[in-house]
Amino acid sequence: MANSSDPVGKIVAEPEPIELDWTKTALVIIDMQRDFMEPGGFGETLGNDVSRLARAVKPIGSVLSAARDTGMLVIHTREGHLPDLSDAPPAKVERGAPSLRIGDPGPMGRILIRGEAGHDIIPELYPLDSEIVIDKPGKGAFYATEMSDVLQKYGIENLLVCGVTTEVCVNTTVREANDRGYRCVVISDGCASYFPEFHEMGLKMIKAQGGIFGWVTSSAAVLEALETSKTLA
Ligand code: TIU
Repeated sequence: MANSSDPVGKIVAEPEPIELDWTKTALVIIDMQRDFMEPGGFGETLGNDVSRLARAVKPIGSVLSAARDTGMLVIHTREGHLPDLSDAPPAKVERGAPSLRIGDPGPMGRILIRGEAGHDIIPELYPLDSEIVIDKPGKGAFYATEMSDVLQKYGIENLLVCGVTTEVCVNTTVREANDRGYRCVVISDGCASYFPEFHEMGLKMIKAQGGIFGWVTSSAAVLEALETSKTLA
């Protein structure tokens, strides 16, 4: 790690504090894409108020900045499909009655299609060239992606997870990761949902029953733990 020579940090979390070896921890930022965050994208076509997600940007930005300072592995994910929709199941494309369907032309390009403006990550959290970007066709970051290979390659055992939306892609990814043996620590204010009650319950589901899927913390607690391990060095 660049600045932090004590590799272990203790994070205040629920249902209990957790010690993480930063060298075995990755920051995973889920789907902070224009398609979910901005008007005219996939999220809005589903009938959602996209302004509800803006609250997660600053907390994620502060953790991302600290992670970059300490040399932590950073992984960004993007939900989206190939231009020919060959990786988009009809059951997903045909679902519901959105104003525009996946693949239809919208104000930010074709909805939820790789390479289009709407599919890209918002400028505030844009990945550095050195960071990993995982393109995923589903809600979870493990299904039909190289996620497992990447985590194994870097010796990762713990995931600090944030992004959107809490109960959809964040929860799905945490459940997939938990079953694969990763400790998931979810940053509550670094997640957001179009439905405030789903955000709250999505976090409760993770930390219930002794942390059935993982731990829940805050951006402030992550920053504090990183800072403390730096000063202990
Ligand atoms: N609709 C919704 O809440 N979410 C998604 O479709 N994808 C993600 O959560 N990224």
